[in-house]
Amino acid sequence: QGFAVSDYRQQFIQFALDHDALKFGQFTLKSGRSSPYFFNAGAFSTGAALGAIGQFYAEAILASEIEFDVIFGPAYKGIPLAAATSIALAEKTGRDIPWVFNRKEAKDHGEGGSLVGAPLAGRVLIIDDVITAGTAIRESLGLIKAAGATAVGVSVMMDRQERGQTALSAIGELKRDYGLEVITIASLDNLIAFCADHATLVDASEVMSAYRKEYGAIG
Ligand code: OMP
Repeated sequence: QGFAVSDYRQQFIQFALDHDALKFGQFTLKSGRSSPYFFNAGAFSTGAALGAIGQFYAEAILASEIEFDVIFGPAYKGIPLAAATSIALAEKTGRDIPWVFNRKEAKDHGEGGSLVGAPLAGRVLIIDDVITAGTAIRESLGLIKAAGATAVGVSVMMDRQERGQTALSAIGELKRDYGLEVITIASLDNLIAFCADHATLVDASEVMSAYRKEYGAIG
C-alpha cells in the first residue's frame, strides 16, 4: 500500500517533523487519553514557519472549495493560525477575507466585548490546531451561535481520528450534529502511512497503529 495522499499533506508532515511539532513518547491528552504521539502547533515559532503553516491551511481550504464569509480564530492557539491563513488566502486568491478572534476574558472598557477584528457574521470558517475528541471545536461553535453567525466549517492541521463523545469519530459527530465541513491538512492515517514509508519511523508507525486500534473512531 503506497502513499496515496496529496503532496501538501506529505510536505506538511515532513515540515512538522523538521520543526519538532510532532513528538513521539507518552503524553496525556486533554481528553485524559494517554497517547504515544503529540502534535504541538506552538513549535511553529518563527515567522517563516508560521508563514508556511498559513500556506498549508490555505491549500487545504482551497482544495475543499468550501464557501465562507469570515475566518474565526479561537483563543489562544487559533489566533495566529487564523491570521496566517487569512494572509495566505489573500496572497493566493487575491480575495481579502475578513478575520476575527475572541479573547478568553471579556474586556469591559475600550471597545468592549470579547471579539476582536471583523464582525462575526455570515458563514464562518473556524481555524484551529488539532481535533481529538472535538471539545475545543464545540466551544467555538457556542461562541459563533451566540453572535448570531453560522459555522460552516472547521480547518485543523491534524485530525487525530479519535472517537468523539460516542463511537463515531469527533469529525463525524461535528458533521452529524452541526453539518460542519471539516478540512484537515493531515490525519493520523496520513501520519501512519508517512512513517511506515520511512525506515527510521517504522516503529512510530506501529505504535500509532496500535493506539488507533484503541481510541480510533470506527469507520
Ligand atoms: P479536543 O478538544 O479533545 O478535540 O482536543 C483538541 C485540543 O487538544 C487541541 O486544541 C490542543 O490544545 C490539544 N492537543 C494538541 O495540541 N495536540 C495533540 O496531539 C493532542 C491534543 C489533545 O490534548 O488532545
